Amino acid sequence: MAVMFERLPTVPTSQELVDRAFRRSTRAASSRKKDEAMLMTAGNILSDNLTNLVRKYPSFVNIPPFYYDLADAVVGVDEMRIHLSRVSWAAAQIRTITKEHLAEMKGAKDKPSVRRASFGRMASVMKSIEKDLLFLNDARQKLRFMPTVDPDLPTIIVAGYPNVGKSSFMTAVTGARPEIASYPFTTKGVGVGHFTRGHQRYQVVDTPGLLDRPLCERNEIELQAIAALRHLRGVVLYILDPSEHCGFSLEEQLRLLEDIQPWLRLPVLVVANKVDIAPYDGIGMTMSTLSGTGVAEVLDRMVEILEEEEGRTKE
Ligand SMILES: Nc1nc2c(ncn2[C@@H]2O[C@H](COP(=O)(O)OP(=O)(O)O)[C@@H](O)[C@H]2O)c(=O)[nH]1
Ligand SMILES: [Mg+2]
Repeated sequence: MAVMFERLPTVPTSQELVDRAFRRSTRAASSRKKDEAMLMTAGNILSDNLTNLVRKYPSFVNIPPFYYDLADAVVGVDEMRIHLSRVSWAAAQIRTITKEHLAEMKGAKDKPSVRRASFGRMASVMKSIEKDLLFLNDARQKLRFMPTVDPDLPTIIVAGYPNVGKSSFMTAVTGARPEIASYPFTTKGVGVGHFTRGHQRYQVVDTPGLLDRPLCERNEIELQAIAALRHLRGVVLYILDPSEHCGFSLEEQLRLLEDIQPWLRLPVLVVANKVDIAPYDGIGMTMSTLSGTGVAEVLDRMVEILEEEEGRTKE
């Protein structure tokens, strides 16, 4: 997975393309119909390059909604479509210019000057899509860092304030150290781990930087990137630290829960951690990732909820 946008083509600048096309055209210069050959070579190189670029870009039609929403948050899918259509337009323009000037060359006495005129027009078309190519190149850079989260796997999304025990839970149930995947608008990256029950593989996603502070502190685009999580086949495990050693009061922690729940629209299981050092008799289950108490029960319950959800989506 995560290969969603990996094969995006590199996007050259207008100048690079023009240089490439005109340089290659001089190699065609030995033939008898020198100017015709140069014109065709340059025109073909430019229009083919632009057409291929558009073709290799993802259409965003058949991609999982999780990735669509992330991509939209990161680069803006509609905006990207506009830039792509301008590149298509330029490819068509270049083809027209090539055809027209080839026709003009037929009866011309001064073929080199017709050829120079055609190159001038091609260069100005290329100049007019300079910003579009730069945008697409920038989009490519950003899209390459999409997370390695598999939207097809049943997923436990671990949430809660920093230091409540999210990573400890993750390590307890997935064993190995999690793979760290980049996620838009987070500096820490999300942790991705797996475990298997019977034949079913499950994914656990630790979300530092995403679901660990109130949503009112986020801008629109960050909210969109967080909301993309709702497309996962997921259940949220919201971890509380009733010992308050994490530095946040229980009240604050419960408030964050209320904040996140409606935004993600996924089932939530609340679990109080660190019960080895703090008694707790509020909502949800209890565990200690340190002593191991309750962890297996929490995991069983998560799997149960995920199975119920699967049953519901299959109906
Ligand atoms: N006493 C106790 N400490 C814990 C427990 N779980 C985690 N911790 C400690 O709490 C701190 C934060 O844990 P961590 O898993 O990194 O929290 P995260 O920031 O939510 O990922 C670490 O020092 C852990 O050792 C627990 O069940 N009991
Ligand atoms: Mg952590």
